[in-house]
Amino acid sequence: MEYANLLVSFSEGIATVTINRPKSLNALNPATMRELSAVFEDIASRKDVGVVLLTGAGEKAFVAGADISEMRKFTTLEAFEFGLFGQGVLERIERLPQPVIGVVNGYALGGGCELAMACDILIAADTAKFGQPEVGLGIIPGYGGTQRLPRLVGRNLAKELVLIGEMITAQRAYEIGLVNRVVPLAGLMDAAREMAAKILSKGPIAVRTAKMAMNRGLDLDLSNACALEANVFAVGFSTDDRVEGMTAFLEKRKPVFTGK
Ligand code: DAK
Repeated sequence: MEYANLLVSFSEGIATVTINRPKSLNALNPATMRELSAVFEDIASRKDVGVVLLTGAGEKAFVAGADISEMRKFTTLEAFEFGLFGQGVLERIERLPQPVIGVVNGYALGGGCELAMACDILIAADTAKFGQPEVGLGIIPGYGGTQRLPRLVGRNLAKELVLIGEMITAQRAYEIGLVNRVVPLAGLMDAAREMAAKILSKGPIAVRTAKMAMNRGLDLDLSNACALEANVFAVGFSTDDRVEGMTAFLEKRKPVFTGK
């Protein structure tokens, strides 16, 4: 499939999706959101993809937010549709069976920060910057920034970011638990691929169901979340992978998982 605003490649179990609008710092316009929706729908059903890397083209920006030049022309109804559709895209990423590593190579602002937060794990370049600057445009975050951010970093830090609207460095984002790792920009993709390879060496069904249990469980009270975990745990005992994983451990060899 050809995309006008994305670069998509597949190699050794890894799908790399690069948002490719460097002239506008990879800002998200409706066309890009539609393409993101399509590519993640495709990836969800691909058995040859175990991990996704999501990044931005160039060295300056992951995504500098929603495209302000296009957003400025929105009617109320278009804003509603853009918001609802975009929230669906982020939910699709969050609920993708495979883990998604956000590879934050520069500015992750507004909708870009929100897109990053929909990923499972974030690796950021030391040059990256994060922020929710929407109040400076007279609007509020619309892709879950007022909801995912407090859940990730806590209420007060989220309020500081959203109400003051200033950017923070990758190091600060690491300190507040917004990103998992910060690495030099030059080594960013290698660090992401190394992390992806570690995930790919594990039982694929276990990886997918663990992601699902964590995401769905966060929406439940602890008691029901643990009941969900017990069910998912038990289902794992029906797989060839768990037989192979445990047998390989006892035979002191590396497991060969088949994803069955
Ligand atoms: N949209 C469109 N173009 C953008 C852009 C953006 N978000 N960010 C940058 N650009 C463009 C610039 O206009 C410039 O274009 P030219 O002038 O070259 O044609 C080019 O990218 C390079 O940018 P700068 O010249 O500004 O580069 P600097 O290094 O000087 O500054 C910067 C980099 C990232 C600090 C700056 O570009 C900046 O502040 N950008 C805007 C960041 C921002 O405010 N982001 C939040 C956007 S609001 C909704 C759901 C979601 C959202 C809204 C509604 N619904 C529920 C309805 C999301 C909202 C947002 O994300």
